[in-house]
Amino acid sequence: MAHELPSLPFPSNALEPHIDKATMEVHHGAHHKAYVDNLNKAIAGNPALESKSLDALIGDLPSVPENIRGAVRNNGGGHWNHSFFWKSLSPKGGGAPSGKLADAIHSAFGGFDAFKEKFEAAGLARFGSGWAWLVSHGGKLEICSTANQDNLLMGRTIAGCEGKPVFGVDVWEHAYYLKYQNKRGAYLKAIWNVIDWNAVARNF
Ligand code: MN3
Repeated sequence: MAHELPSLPFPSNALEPHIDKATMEVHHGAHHKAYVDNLNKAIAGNPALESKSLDALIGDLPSVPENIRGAVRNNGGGHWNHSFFWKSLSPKGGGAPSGKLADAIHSAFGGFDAFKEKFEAAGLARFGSGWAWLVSHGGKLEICSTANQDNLLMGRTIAGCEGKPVFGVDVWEHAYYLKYQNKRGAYLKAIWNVIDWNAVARNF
């Protein structure tokens, strides 16, 4: 079955003023859609790959034929990363995590503010395009980042970082350029207002 573009879980203007409607429309309707379309194109005519779930597909890149491996890595990763990203954002987001997630953040980073600072630094330090991630290793939290559309399911050898994704933030220019231009740091600060900590806690 072909991979499909999931609907946004909120209207495209719902995250304003932090993420503007025009950015959401082009990000979801053009960029994410292109990853889905190009993934389907790459695996078309290969029933073994077409029958795999997205997780199974990008979690076993070495088994993908070499001539389409790059396309599956970029577009499969892009589809996974964006699908995950939308679900962790909400117009009712913001504030601070609670419960076990808050405890884990305190124990790993010394506090919520220290965590936010370290996460923003990871997003800023990613040269070019990629993602900043909060990952869990059996409940122990870590921050890391991946290049381009690399995904944690690809493993450390390929993605440079591994663990269970708790949440990720897209730091490609297409995620913020219309509103924030070159100010990636301002976008990363604004994102905290729309992070859905209940969704993030469920991932954790
Ligand atoms: Mn993106």
